[in-house]
Amino acid sequence: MYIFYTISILAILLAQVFAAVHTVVIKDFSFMPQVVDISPGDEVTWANKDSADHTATADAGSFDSGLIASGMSFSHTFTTAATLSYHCSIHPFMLGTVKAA
Ligand SMILES: [Cu+2]
Repeated sequence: MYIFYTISILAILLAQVFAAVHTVVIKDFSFMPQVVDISPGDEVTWANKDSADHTATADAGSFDSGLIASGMSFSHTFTTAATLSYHCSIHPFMLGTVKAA
């Protein structure tokens, strides 16, 4: 039993070590990169380097940053494999995709 717990804890620690953080920069009314390829468990940070406020809002509603003010950022961890389209709710022409695979 003890070895089971030890292996479980090691697996959790290793998953955290290998979980990556990806940055999407918001600038000039666009998400860069527009498509971000990640692995399940990874975190995506949207950094708003624009002069305007923006959001990162999943089309299907699975995540929503709320307002990201100029100079601020928002992070979300994607736990499952999925391709998620998102947009800025203030500027609907701003589109992006998170591909977790
Ligand atoms: Cu916007």
